[in-house]
Amino acid sequence: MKIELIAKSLTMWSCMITVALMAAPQTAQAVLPACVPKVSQAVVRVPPGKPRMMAGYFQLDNGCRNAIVLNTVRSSDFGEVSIHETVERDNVARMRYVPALTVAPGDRVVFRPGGLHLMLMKPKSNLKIGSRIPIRMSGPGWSLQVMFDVKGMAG
Ligand SMILES: [Cu+2]
Repeated sequence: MKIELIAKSLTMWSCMITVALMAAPQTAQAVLPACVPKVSQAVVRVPPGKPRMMAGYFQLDNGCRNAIVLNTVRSSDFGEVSIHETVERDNVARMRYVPALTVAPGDRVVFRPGGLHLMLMKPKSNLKIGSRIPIRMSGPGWSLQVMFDVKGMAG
């Protein structure tokens, strides 16, 4: 009797394990987040004084299988954040608003002085040099919070 019970419970357990094993991959797939790009070298450059506007730079690598679109950037430290690109025309540097940026799979986009940058406007407080602030980037199907190093204009 005892042996039979143990055998029965063993069968039940192995049955449950089998079910669990069969269910696991599906469950894991269901909770897997959508592919997000990798962001590195994220820096906010703060001019001296009490600036009303500053720029953010970073590098974005799309390691996903599909193209990704970056069209939303938000930060609780700023009233307004947008993507800008500095373009030179007739020897005059102008900034233009970039509503959305598409990055092909395997491609890297570099935000840097004189080119693409995050335009960070209406700072809600004085940012401390040496601190870090979160900025959230997103687009259709993905969202990523990135910690930016707050630095002065040099270094
Ligand atoms: Cu700008």
